[in-house]
Amino acid sequence: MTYQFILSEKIKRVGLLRINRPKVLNALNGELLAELAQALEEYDKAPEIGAMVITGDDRAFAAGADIKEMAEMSSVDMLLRDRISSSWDRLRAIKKPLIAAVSGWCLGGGNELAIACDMIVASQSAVFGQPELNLGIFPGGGATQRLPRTVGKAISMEMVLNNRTLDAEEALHYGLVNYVYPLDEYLEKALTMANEIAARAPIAIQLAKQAVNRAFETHLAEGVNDERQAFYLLFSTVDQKEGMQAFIEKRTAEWKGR
Ligand code: DAK
Repeated sequence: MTYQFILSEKIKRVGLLRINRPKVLNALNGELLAELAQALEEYDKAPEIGAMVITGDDRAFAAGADIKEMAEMSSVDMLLRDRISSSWDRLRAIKKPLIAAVSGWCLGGGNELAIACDMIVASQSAVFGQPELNLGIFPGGGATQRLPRTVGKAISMEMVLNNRTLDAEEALHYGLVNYVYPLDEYLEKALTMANEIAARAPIAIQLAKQAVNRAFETHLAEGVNDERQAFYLLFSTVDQKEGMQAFIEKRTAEWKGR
């Protein structure tokens, strides 16, 4: 499938999606978000793919939602522009691991997209921020909820209220990103990490992602209970039998995704 605003390619067992509006620093318009959601859903269904990487280019992961597209909208327009909100919901429903490979500007909705992914690999030039207050709005794509759960309240408040940006090393320090690499390495490193994850037992990976995400969505007793149920479920998979047998026989497991 070809898209207008993203580039999609398979690299071994990883689906790589590049946001491709370089002239506007990869600003996220409704069409782009819908394309991204669709491409992710297709990779989510593809048995040969085990993880996805979302990236932009060296100058910008994404400088936010497209301000020119939103400027004249009313509340009702925003509410009815289902493409924007439903695309965010569709991204959240992706079951396979998502890694954001971030370089340059990662602002507003761009940062919200990155932190909605499961892990972030950054280049040394990455800059993370939520500048929406400059526009007379505030973050609407999850940052007020996800940022405090990631970097804590103090830094979140500064980012949301006072346009504090984090450079790559600060983002690493505060736990927003997993790794920082030089510009010519970050994408390769993200793809390597994604391929490592993609080589693991597919059902266990999906349930593990779901279980970790529950930690941010529910209280402890319920989260631990959900973890236990998913754990029991794994004992009815072919891969659990194969994984344990392979350990006992001192060989590499061959995952079936069943
Ligand atoms: N939208 C549209 N165009 C953008 C853009 C954006 N967010 N960011 C940059 N551009 C365009 C610029 O207009 C410029 O276009 P031309 O003038 O050349 O036509 C081109 O990209 C290059 O930008 P600059 O000339 O400004 O480049 P600089 O290096 O001087 O500055 C910058 C880089 C990143 C500091 C600056 O471009 C900037 O401040 N950009 C805006 C950042 C921002 O405010 N982002 C937050 C946007 S609001 C929702 C979910 C999420 C959201 C909304 C709804 N729902 C679920 C309902 C999210 C909202 C946002 O993200």
